[in-house]
Amino acid sequence: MSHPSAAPLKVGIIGGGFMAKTHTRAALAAGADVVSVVSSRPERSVQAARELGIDHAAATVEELLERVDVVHVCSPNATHAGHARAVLEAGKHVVCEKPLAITPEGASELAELAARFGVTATVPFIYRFHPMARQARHEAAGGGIGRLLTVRGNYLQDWMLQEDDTDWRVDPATAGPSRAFADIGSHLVDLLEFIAGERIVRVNARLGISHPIRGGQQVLTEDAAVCMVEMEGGAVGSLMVSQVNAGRKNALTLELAGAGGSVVFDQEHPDELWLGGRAGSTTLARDAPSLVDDAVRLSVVPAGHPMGYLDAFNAFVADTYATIAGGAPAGLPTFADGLRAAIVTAAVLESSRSNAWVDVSAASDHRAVQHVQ
Ligand code: SOE
Repeated sequence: MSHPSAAPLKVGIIGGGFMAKTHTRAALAAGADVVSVVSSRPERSVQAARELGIDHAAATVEELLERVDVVHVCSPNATHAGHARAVLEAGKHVVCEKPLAITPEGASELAELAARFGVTATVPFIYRFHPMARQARHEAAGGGIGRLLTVRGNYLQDWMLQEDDTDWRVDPATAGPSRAFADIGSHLVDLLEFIAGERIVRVNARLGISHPIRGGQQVLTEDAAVCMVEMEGGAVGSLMVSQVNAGRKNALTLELAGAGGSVVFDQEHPDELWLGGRAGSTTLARDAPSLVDDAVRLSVVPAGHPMGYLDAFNAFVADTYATIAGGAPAGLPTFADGLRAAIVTAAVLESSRSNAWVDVSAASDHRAVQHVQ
């Protein structure tokens, strides 16, 4: 809940790429002042400030920290943990892009630090903020579909399809040991557990590298991952993650099938839900009279006026700031959720290496990543 007379939050941005733009727009939409930006080098900071319309380019993270209340970390993956730690140690609130850290140990340390300092610390698992994802949660976790039997999730993109498609994410030194799974599989796992209201307890995964060389460099991280999963309540399922599926742009689809019906959320058609039934199926539109309160809260325009990715992102940032102001909006993804994603990502890599099921049943204990028979 923001107080009408409270001064606008002062926001700083670390990073100058695509995500920095999205975070800056969302911060402005939530009524904050974006007062400073810092990027990899002073001249890049000046360029980022110009591109993002921010008045001040900081020379260092320390300089940025002196001017702000909250920092959005949008730098390359391997630097997230160091930046987030610096923000927390300065006693400031933080929004950190995923992966929160490139190891579960790193993410665990940050989750503990955030709890110790008592600040708001969030990770943009923004697909939770589609109104119809909240409605899906009501249908699934709320018991509407009955006992969960199977789950099926896909997150497919094609921007790494060609051999010469490459960027900083291909280099494990900058991006970490997982590429496709850490980047988009993490969203799929977060959304599955959020909608289902229960955790994955074990995974068995295979990774695929489509091109051994990209941009003249050996490729060490996965273009695709396929995982079998078992859920806490006994449901079984599969998750398919790929950055090389021609024609698929941001195809995140989740199907949860229960004893009494199914629910399907498709993020490229986020204003509707498919409700499957043996005697007949329906498509539920984002239309206030039929929606649960949490979905109504996030519906910022009336039915028939399409909502999408940027609305979900804006809602995530607005809820982060509402939490800083003392509110408690439902479903905010915190550093504990960032740690959870790091645990499942590490388990996927471990399973593929060891050819075995890996246990991920403990919510936030990175030591839980271990083999099971
Ligand atoms: C690139 O794969 C990317 O921008 C991801 O990093 C985001 O998390 C996802 O929402 C869209 O695709």
